[in-house]
Amino acid sequence: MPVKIVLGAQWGDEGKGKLVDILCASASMCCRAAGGNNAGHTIVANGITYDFHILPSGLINPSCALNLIGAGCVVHLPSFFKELGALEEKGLQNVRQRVKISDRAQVCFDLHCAVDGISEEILRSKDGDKGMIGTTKKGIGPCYSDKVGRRGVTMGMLVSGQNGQWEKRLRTLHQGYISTYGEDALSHYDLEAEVKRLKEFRTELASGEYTIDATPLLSRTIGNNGKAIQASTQFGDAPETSNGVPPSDENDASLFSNVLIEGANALLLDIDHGTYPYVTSSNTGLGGVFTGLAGLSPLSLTHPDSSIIGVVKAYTTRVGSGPFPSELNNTIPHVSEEDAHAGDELQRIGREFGVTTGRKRRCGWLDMVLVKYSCQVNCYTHLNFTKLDVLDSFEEIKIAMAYRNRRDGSEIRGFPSDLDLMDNEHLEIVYKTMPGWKTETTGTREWDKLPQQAKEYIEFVEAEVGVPIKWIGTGPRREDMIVR
Ligand code: 2SA
Ligand code: GDP
Ligand code: MG
Repeated sequence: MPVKIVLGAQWGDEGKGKLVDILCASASMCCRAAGGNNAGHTIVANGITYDFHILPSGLINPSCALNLIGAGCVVHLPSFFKELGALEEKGLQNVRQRVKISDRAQVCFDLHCAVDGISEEILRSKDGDKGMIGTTKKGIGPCYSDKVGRRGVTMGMLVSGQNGQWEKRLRTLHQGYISTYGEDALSHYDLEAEVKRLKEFRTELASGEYTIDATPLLSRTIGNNGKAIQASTQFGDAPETSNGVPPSDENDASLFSNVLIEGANALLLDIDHGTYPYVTSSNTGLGGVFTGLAGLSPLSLTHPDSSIIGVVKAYTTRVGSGPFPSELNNTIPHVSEEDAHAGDELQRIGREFGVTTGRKRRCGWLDMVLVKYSCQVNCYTHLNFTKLDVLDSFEEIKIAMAYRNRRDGSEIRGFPSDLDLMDNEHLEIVYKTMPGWKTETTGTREWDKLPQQAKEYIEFVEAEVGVPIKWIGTGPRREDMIVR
């Protein structure tokens, strides 16, 4: 079965949600593999604007029958139910029946959100705003830390009860955080209220059958791409069912056709491959798709209709702290007045505000060093180049082509992990300048209708990275897309 994986190629907010929505028209299953409600995906469809955070964006499409929150995700239940309610208010049908959560996903507590805020304040008190990670304060870091520390609570533990183990664990976590940060720091957090609320959610979760063991289903739909039969026959084992996987009374895999995997956040925020420590706490790259959705076989990507799609914004943005070599504003060393103005214009025209927190996003020119690194890590087969229309009014457009060490003029090879090298004070960027097109492209749907300079910009990027740009975004609406 074909699998399409949509991943953010920069620091997030490239417009993944919009592509996921478009591709979901022919997908019956949409899965989130990692992250929580820190993500924010805005989709404009039929004149309505929808914001998705923890829920998979496939819910927008009524034919997308199963929207799975995979084992690699963290789920804050009050936000989960609030988001479902908001989608219902906007008229989306059967959203509760079409969403499932893996019983291995972690529960993200209000306690984690409180601790997220406390950790950020500690960083601020030491090094000011720049020392903070600039998290969304959705509890992501603390929740993943507790997961890896084996102190966390899975959705399965919460729903099935297991002698109230979840409650004991939550109380132990609370005690642990009090020992670390002191009672005062946590005085705004109400443990008993959270326990009471979770008991109510347990009832709601059980009656709505929201949690499932996702592995058998994924294994039958996108596991081994039919190879299970051959393997078991080769070794003389009779397959238990026609595809070699034990039967399950859960959803019938044959009901599903295309499967779409919706990446959250983006490669440069990946805990292993991003600009550590200014990252989120999950694997947001290709690797996280496989750990977060056990049962998905890498071989399913060999299907001729499978793809790994990197979503690349036509310029660069970042929200939160951390290195950003091509950032443009007047507080960045070595940035001219003109370039600082371009940064402000990208922010204004692109309406670059966080979907989850409302924070202003930092803006800069497209960075090819970063995009090439992203291609190396995530092995994209195709790209979606987004927000081309935001560049319509620019006289000139710059592209960061290489990094140099300002201290000795040497070229920096690859995308460095050393944050000192990445500091705008020490890093010099070699830019290529291309002419702007000074023509409105908003809503353009055909390649041939794009201005010549816009085509040249896209073709240049495509040739540099060596990955075909199949989609080009020309506006926020579902229809504002060129497909090549
Ligand atoms: P966290 O909350 O622990 O995951 O934050 C760690 C870093 O990850 C960044 N991060 C994001 N970057 C871009 N977009 C995100 N989602 C929202 C959006 C962000 C918002 O779509 O606009 O509303 O502010 C997102 N989520 C996490 C974060 O800024 C930290 O740098
Ligand atoms: P995601 O996190 O990658 O899904 O991206 P976000 O939804 O956080 O941010 C992308 C923003 O740009 C949203 O407000 C989208 O509606 C909008 N958007 C997406 N594609 C385009 C495009 O091609 N042009 C313009 N102007 N806006 C776009
Ligand atoms: Mg976003």
